[in-house]
Amino acid sequence: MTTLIKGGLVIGPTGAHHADVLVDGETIAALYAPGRGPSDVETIDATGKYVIPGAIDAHTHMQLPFGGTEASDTFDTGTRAAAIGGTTTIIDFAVQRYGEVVHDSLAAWHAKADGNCHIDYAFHMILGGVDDESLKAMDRLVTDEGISSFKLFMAYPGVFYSDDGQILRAMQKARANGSMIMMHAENGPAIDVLVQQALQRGETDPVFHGLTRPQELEAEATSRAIWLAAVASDCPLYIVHLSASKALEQVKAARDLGRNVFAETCPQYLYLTLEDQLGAPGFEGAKWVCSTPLRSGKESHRADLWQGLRTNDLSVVSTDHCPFCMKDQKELGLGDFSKIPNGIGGVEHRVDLLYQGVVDGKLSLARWVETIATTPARMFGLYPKKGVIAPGSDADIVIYDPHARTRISVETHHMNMDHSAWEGWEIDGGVDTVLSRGTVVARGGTYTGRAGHGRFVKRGLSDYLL
Ligand code: DUC
Ligand code: ZN
Ligand code: ZN
Repeated sequence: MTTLIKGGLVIGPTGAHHADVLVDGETIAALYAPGRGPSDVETIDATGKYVIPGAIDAHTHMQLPFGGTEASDTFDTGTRAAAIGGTTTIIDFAVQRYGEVVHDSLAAWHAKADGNCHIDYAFHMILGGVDDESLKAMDRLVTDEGISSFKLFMAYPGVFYSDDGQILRAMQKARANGSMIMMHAENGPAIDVLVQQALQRGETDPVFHGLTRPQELEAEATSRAIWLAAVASDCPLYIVHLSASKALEQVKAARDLGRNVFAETCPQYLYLTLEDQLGAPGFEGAKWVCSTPLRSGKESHRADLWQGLRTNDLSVVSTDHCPFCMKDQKELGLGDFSKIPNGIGGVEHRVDLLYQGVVDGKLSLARWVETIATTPARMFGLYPKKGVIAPGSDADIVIYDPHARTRISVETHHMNMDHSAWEGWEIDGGVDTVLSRGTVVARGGTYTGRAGHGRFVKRGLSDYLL
């Protein structure tokens, strides 16, 4: 089928221009000066609206077994919600736990996703056990499986944690095979000491989750990861879910030295705070228990992160979508914050929440598109198939209405969660129409796609490395 998206303002990382976009089958066939495209095809009227590449969420955890339970969105429910919110590709984290064979873990993740996704998807690999076997497996994942990035944890001793020697070995391997190391940068052993001390003092409420993970322990781990990567001949390093000013300083300093160091942040760190959300009365704050934690609104974290996005010290905004319901899941931590499953769900709202940053004057339109679509595609080897409106690229397209208004609520969201981390938030804009590989999957808030439409995408190496 051939469709012309007419009258819209096409936005990319280098700016905006009026053009009509011709979609032929699954790909973009051509861009025309307004009114110059074919007249004998179906049209979608985008007059007064933005036409942007489908957004890419480079950090999701569908069905992640974690914290004694499992993330509540399946690949079915999570990718459907993503699509409705304008995200047309996710990169989820397949998980190798200590003692597991990497390829078995990968097969298990494929089995969860296969046939269930509404949009295209790719995988990073979490290495929970760095040893001779898993290091060898990294090469094959890059060359054969389309997995070119590996997440390691400096946090969660006894779960996903890698020590510095393991980290260095994985970084050396990544440097050799061209892949990227993604780092959860928090000093886990030190955090565990603070957690035990807090619990001994009877400090059990959700807010102590944040207070026992001070920004210094994020900054220290970020710095250590950066220097370990330097020792590994400047292995490409991507810091995930960066939340704190002092951690950002470390990334900035490395980037100023020209290092292969990148970082993402997430909407929760741009907008929410330790006091207002995590510190909500009673057990309510459990909704916002995630790691890295929300930071104090009395400090400059949020302003610094917005600035980091403008200056490209932060390259990407992902969600770290890791939803848990309050009932039976977050409630596991009633009376002991350390047992609250860590995670916030938000895969449906990232496009809108970042657009609000444009409305508020914190981000340009071009930078909005760059941080949610183009850079994730380039960072993780999906470009130019994804992340750009150009002939030959997949027709993953979002028509965004700057005159709409979006209200976020558990009553209307599509994620499998019994609450919203963004309850009552209003956005000055809204997703109008979403195309995934040429198929309209959402229009005017109505979902029109299907499970099984989404395909696994093998990724190449990052575009950002010479
Ligand atoms: N942080 C979270 O909040 N959830 C999942 C894993 C992680 O690192
Ligand atoms: Zn993490
Ligand atoms: Zn994560």
